[in-house]
Amino acid sequence: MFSNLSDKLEVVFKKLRGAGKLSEKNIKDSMREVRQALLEADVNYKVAKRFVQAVQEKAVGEEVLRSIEPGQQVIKIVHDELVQLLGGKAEPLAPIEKTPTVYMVCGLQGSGKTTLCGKLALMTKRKNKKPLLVAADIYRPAAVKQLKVLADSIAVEHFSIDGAKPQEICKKAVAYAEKNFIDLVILDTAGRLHIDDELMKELEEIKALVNPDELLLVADAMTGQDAVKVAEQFHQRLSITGVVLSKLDGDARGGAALSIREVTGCPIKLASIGEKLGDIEPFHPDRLASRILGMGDIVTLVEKAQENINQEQAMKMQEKLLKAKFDFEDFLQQMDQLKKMGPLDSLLKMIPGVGKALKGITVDERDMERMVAIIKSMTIEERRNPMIIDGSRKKRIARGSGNSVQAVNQLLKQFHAMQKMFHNMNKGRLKGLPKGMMPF
Ligand SMILES: Nc1nc2c(ncn2[C@@H]2O[C@H](COP(=O)(O)OP(=O)(O)O)[C@@H](O)[C@H]2O)c(=O)[nH]1
Ligand SMILES: [Mg+2]
Repeated sequence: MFSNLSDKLEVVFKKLRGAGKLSEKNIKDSMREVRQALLEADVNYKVAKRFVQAVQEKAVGEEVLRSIEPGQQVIKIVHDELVQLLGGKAEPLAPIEKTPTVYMVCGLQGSGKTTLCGKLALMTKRKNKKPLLVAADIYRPAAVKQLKVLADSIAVEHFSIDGAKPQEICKKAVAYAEKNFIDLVILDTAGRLHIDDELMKELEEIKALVNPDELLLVADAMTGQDAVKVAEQFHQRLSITGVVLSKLDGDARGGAALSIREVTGCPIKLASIGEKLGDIEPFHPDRLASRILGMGDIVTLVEKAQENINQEQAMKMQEKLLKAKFDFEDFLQQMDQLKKMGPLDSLLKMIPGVGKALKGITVDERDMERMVAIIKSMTIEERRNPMIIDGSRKKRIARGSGNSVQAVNQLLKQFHAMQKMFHNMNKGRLKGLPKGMMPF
């Protein structure tokens, strides 16, 4: 979503670095370009103006440290300001402590409320707590059904009452939860295409009746500045406790994400990044800022890996990689782990430098499957010691996996190249990281 902005900022910083010395003039010039880049990314113009002013004041006032390049110092200031703009630190959801805790989800139609409710239910279930999905959007018959299907798909309880008003449904759902040891009640309220008074009244009444621990507004990041306006209006009427940015996986320019916190003063708590129920992350201002500045999101990557990869295996693998001693057996294992982590290209893009190199290239999962098929046709001995794979072995492997000998050759070549790469990386590590890898 932020690739355009990232590219533009990179150009600005490159110029600054090239300039060698910082002067009030070149800082001013760069800040004009930063402001332009922000506006083009659909950031609210007042927000962009304030942002640039703050960076400029700090950059001009700051004594240039001798140890780092002045350009890098400006990047650091921009980074820190971006983090502030996005809210400073991550703001967690209200803890699920009292039984039941109540989360009320609101937003316009199509913003992703029902999907978010399903995601929250799944998150709760994964913490071994019991959620209840409540269908309070009664105006579209399909909406009640949609929530029920979601609930069934993850085997959580669903609550609805035919013919009742949303206020009554929500109240009764909480009463039901109290009697049935539900930990978290999730209210999927109705939306409209536009904000209207009737909708707001209904939501105000529900809020007064159930006194939610968390009143979340789902804001569709794809709708740009409209999302910011919507959030402002919801906040005025309902005093929301948190914003969930949805559809951050889309290709919109991202300005909404960058403006919403500053304009509403309300924390962004979650980022919804896809249609599947697992596609939800806590919102981390520092990580998003790093991602926007093209530093990659190593922290997220590491966490994702930690969630999915068996720690011990990962340690062993790291050792082998560093010694450039891994074989096809390890490779197979690694493929399995990778598959658990999600689409390969989205993972690779989080690594600094790789995102750019991969632009326009998608990693073909079918290629991966073909590689796995070829490796599986090897004997254990061949997997452990690929050097012994001669012509006749290649033919056998090709036949066994339904591939051509060329395909087998290609895999062997790639494998050797990879070993070499890790070998070189290892040497690089010993000498310290290459210049430019750690901007700060
Ligand atoms: N790509 C993407 N699609 C989403 C996301 N959240 C919701 N959607 C899709 O947006 C559409 C509307 O979502 P829904 O939850 O029904 O919205 P509601 O009307 O607010 O309840 C559906 O097609 C969802 O699959 C997201 O984070 N990313
Ligand atoms: Mg819905």
